[in-house]
Amino acid sequence: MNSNFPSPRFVPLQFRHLSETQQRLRADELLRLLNERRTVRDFSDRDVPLELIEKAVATAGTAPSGANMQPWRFVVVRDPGLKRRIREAAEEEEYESYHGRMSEKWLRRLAVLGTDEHKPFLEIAPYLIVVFRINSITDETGETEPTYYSQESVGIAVGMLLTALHNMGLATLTHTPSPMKFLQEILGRPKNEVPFVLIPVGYPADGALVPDIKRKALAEIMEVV
Ligand code: IYR
Repeated sequence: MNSNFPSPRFVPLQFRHLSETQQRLRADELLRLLNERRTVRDFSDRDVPLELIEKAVATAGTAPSGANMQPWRFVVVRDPGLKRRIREAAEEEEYESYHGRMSEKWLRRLAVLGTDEHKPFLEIAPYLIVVFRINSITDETGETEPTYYSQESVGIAVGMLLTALHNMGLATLTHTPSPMKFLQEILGRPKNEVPFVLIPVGYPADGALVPDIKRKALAEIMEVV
C-alpha cells in the first residue's frame, strides 16, 4: 500500500437480527407491497408535501456506491415554468423518437404499453425528480477523477427511491426521454452530471388505467445451482 494513502477506519456494525418468523413476515409484506406497484402515466395534480419527497431522496441516498462516492444528484422540480419547459423539450425529442429514431421492433414492444410522444404527466404531476449521475469529480487543484461503477450505483439508488415513494403511497413513472441532454441545460447542471432518469411523482388520476401486463414467474427469473 502507498504510505500516502489514508488508513482504513472501522466502527462496530449495527445489525438487527430477526427471528425466522419475523423474517418470513417481513419478506411476504415487502413482496406484496412491491407487487402492487405499477408504473403510472395518468397523474392527478394533487399536491404532495415536500417533506415526503425529502424522505424518499434521503432513503435513496443510503444506497451503496462504488468507492462510496455517492455519485448521484436528485433535482426535485416543482416550479410550473420549469416543468413546462421540460415537457416541451421532452415532447420534441420523443416526437423524433416515435417518428423515426426507434426501430420497428422497439415500437412493437411499446404498442402494448400505449405510449406515444405526448407527455402531459410532465406538467400535471406535482413533482419531477430528475436523477443525475455524477460521472467525475474535480478537486481543488483542478485534477479530475472518474466515479466508479456509477451506472450501477445510481441504478441501485433509483430502485430504492422508487421503493420508498411507493411505500409512502405515491405513484411514480420511470421516464427516459431520449436523448436527455436538455435536462442538463434546463436545470443548469454542470457537465459532469449526466441525466439518468426522470421520475414524475404524485397520485394517480381518478380512474387511472395501466397496461394489462404480467410479471415473469419466479421460476423464469431465478435459478439455484
Ligand atoms: N422514452 C419513450 C419511449 C419508451 C421507451 C421504453 I424502453 C419504455 O419502456 C417506454 C417508453 C417514452 O417515454 O415514451
